[in-house]
Amino acid sequence: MENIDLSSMKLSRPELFDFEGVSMIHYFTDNWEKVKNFQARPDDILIATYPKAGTTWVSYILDLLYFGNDAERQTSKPIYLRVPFLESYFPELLPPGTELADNLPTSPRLIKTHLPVQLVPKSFWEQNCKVVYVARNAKDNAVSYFHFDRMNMGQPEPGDWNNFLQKFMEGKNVFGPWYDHVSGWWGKKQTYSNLLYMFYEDMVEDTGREVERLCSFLGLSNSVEEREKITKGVQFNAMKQNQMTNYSTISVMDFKISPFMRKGKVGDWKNQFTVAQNQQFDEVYKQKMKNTTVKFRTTI
Ligand code: PPS
Repeated sequence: MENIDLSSMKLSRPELFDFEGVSMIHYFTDNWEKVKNFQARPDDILIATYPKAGTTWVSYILDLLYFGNDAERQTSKPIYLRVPFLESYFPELLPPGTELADNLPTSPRLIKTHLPVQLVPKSFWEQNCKVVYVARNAKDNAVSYFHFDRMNMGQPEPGDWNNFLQKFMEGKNVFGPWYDHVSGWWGKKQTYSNLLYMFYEDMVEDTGREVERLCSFLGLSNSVEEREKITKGVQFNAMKQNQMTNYSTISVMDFKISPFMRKGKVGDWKNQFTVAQNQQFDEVYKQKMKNTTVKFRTTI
C-alpha cells in the first residue's frame, strides 16, 4: 500500500467551527492556502459530493473507466490514493490531498472534493475542468452520515440519532448544510456546462445506464463489454468485498461500530426516522429547498 501504514493510527475527534460561513473541522482547513491555490490542469476531473452521497462509488467507476486495465493499480492501490481527497489534511495518516494530487503519476487526475461550490479552488473553473457531482436524497444521506460519524474517529461526535438529525437540519455538519450544498452545485450547473449532476438514486436504479451517461459526458469510448464488466464490478457487494474500495485499510474507522460500505440502499431512512422526525424533516425541507428546482427521490 505504497509505504503508508494506516493500521495503527488513532485520531481524536475534532470540533466543528465556522469557516467562511460553513461548518468545518480543522482536518479540512489546516491546509487551506494550498487548497485555495491548487493548480488544476485542463484534463483534471473533479468528483464533487456532499459526504456520503456516493463519492467512492463514482470514483471507482471513473477509475475503472480510465485505468481499469492497470492490474497493479487495481490490486494494490486503495481508492483514496488513486483519487486524492483535495482538502484533506491528516498529517498523522496520509500526505495532504493537494500533495497526493500533485504527485499523481497518471492522467487524467481524478480528484475528490466535498467542498460546497463557492469554496472550490478557482483554477478548476479557469481550466474549465470536467466536474462530476453526485447528490443523494437528504434522508438517506443523513442516515449514512450519522453512521459514518459514529464509526469515524476523524469526525465530530454525532451524539444520538435525534441529536444528529437536529444538527443536520441546522446545517451543523462537516461541509455545512446538505440543502445549500446540493442546491449550490445545481445552480452552478445552469452556467457551467462541463458539470454532470448525477443522483445516487439513479445509480442504484440502473448502474449501467449511469455508466453510459458518464462515458458520454467524458467522451469515453470504452467497449460495451468493458462497460458491462465495470457495471458488475462496482455493485455494492463487489465493492464491499474489495479491500481497495471498502476503506478497511484505514484504522480511524471502526467497522465494529458500522462498516464504510454499510447498506448501499435507497429508502433505508425508513428504518431510522420516527414518524415525528419524518414530519419535522419534511417541513424543514420544504422551507430550505423553496428556492431551488432540484428534485430528489427518497424511494425508487
Ligand atoms: S464519503 O466518506 O463521503 O466518501 O462516502 P461516500 O462514498 O460518498 O458514501 C458512502 C455511501 O455510499 C454507499 N455506496 C454504495 N451504494 C451502492 N452501491 C455501491 N457500489 C456503493 N458504494 C458505496 C455506501 O454504502 C454508503 O452508504 P450507506 O447508506 O451508508 O450504506
